[in-house]
Amino acid sequence: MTTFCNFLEQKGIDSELKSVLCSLKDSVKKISEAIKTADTGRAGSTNIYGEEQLALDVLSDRIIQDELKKNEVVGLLASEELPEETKVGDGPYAVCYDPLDGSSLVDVNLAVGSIFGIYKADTFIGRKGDEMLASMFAVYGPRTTIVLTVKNGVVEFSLKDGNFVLSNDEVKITNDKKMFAPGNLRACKTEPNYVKLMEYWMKEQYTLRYSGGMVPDINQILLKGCGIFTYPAYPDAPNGKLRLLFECAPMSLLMEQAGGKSTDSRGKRILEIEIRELSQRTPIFIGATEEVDIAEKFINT
Ligand code: AHM
Ligand code: MG
Repeated sequence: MTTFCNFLEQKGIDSELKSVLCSLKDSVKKISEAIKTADTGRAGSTNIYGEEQLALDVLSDRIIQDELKKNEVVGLLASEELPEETKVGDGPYAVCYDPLDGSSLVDVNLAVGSIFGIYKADTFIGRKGDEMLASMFAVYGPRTTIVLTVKNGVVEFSLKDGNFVLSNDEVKITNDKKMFAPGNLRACKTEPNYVKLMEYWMKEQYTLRYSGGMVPDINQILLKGCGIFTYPAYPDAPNGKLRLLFECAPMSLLMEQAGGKSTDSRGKRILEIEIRELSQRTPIFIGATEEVDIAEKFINT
């Protein structure tokens, strides 16, 4: 049995980076408990995107902040639920996170997740996803899992009897089974090319697997080793919905490390996009390389 922290030790990960990742792992365990028992109602506040916050959004953010503030190697954090990046100490590590992605699915008991990106930086502005040292997400579903990359492949851990233990030592895009997770079908109203892509997927008998949560949807692609998730732009949302720093970049690092691909649907690697503001959005096509290439061809003709 290999635990999360033992795994990092075995891989020879720098002790400071290891301590950041272990703090995040501890926060995931606490959020997992909170989801089971806490109120699923509204917090009575909105975030900077004007989205209503749930009590659980606020609580998850607080749990992560508290863990990171205890860790002296962490100097900076940025959360999808906070308006600005926050200096929390003098340490060199900077952590950005979406504390509870897909939280509107909590009340109907569907899977949700947390997403984390780890940099060495004193501001996130001007960084690119390529500069990340590690990224991970947690899935709170029937099981609680963590999918992690320290830029040396992708692995999965499962929470068992209070410990995260290695449950998959090689998460990889391995096959060409046809599976699609098409986000933002509203774009079909104005984007005939997205309709054509949809028709292609249906005629080619792709399997539809879409939960409404980016974390479980991409987790499925990684663990099944095939498929694609799309969230395109359209005139009402010229850069789509999903946030570059908090959602798209960390997920893209994991997908590339698993042998897949992630672009802004217009041919640019997500990890090469410069972060100019914390709330920056980007369209995203992410999954098996061949699937992303096919989708881009449809969208850009
Ligand atoms: P959130 O960060 O407010 O939870 O929004 C992100 C979620 C993603 O998990 C999901 O892919 C997307 O929103 C779905 O959005 P929509 O149903 O509005 O198209
Ligand atoms: Mg989110």
